[in-house]
Amino acid sequence: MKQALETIRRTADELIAAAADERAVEDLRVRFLGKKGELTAILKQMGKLSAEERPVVGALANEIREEITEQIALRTKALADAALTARLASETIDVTLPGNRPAQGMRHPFEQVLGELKQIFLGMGFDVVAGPEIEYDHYNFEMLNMPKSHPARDTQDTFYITENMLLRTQTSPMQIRTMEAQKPPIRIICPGRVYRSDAVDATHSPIFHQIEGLVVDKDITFSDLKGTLEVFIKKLYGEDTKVRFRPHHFPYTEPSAEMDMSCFKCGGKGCSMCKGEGWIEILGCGMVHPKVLENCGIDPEVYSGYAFGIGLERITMMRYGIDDMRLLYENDLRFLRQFK
Ligand code: 2NM
Repeated sequence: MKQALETIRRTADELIAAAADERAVEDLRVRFLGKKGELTAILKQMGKLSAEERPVVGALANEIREEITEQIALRTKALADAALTARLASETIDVTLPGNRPAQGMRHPFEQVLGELKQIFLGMGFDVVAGPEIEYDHYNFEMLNMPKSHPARDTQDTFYITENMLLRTQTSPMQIRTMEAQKPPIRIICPGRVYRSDAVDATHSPIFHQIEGLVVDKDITFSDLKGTLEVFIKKLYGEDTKVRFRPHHFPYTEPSAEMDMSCFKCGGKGCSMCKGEGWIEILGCGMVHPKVLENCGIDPEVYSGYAFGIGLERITMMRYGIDDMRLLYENDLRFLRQFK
């Protein structure tokens, strides 16, 4: 029986040392130590032994069981360590390899042109103010000298929310709010989204962007308006750009004018861009109507001011030679990537 035990010890030793994985080790544990295992089988036969032999064989059997148990534990740990080492080696990353560069976006052409425009006006002492896109009829029309009967208020052209609230059709309501809240001198531009009930085509959209400007102080004249807007256009389109003013009409300015600039494409000779005119209409402007100043609590006998409105779509399209406004709203990256 001792012989049999020694054979088990040797066989177990060899097999455990050679076991290739944890599964094989477990099979060996069952084979030697399990309920139907080889060592258990021997112990079951202990009854046949004499009283002298029994404790000796029992002690040997126990010793071998402990030895096999320990071998199994060691082998299991060795296999786990080896597996971990192998996994770490296979998962090693070279941190010095160049990474995948994240896609670099850019600002929308609107934002690029607006950014330049803001810089120009900030440089001339203007502040930038923003206001609500949902406005009261009062600020969008009434205060701007457009009473209920005025043709410019045609409900066809405006998105009303309630009888008194609407989506602003221009950013001038913010200028009214500023004149109410702050006494002259005032020098502001109001960029923002505005809404009109227009069908979409190459030059129209029901949602578009305006930058309106306002200057109110003592002794502000039409010359200030002309000088400031000329400097602005030259900074945006180049020093060679010429401007001209044509009489126009707006309910909130008097006198009113439209400003043209010499065609950025042909320089004034006449081409397809300016339809042979040599000039391109660029903005509306005028001296703030005395009634508008009065509405805001500013005495038109003491103060005067000028205002202007520029379409961001228009100046962006001209700046980059874009001939269809819809391209600016579709967010097709193939188009937008050209403006990096
Ligand atoms: C334009 C053209 C002319 C304008 C007037 C005012 C205000 F609030 F002072 F009365 N803000 N903006 C104005 C004047 C806007 O847009 C084509």
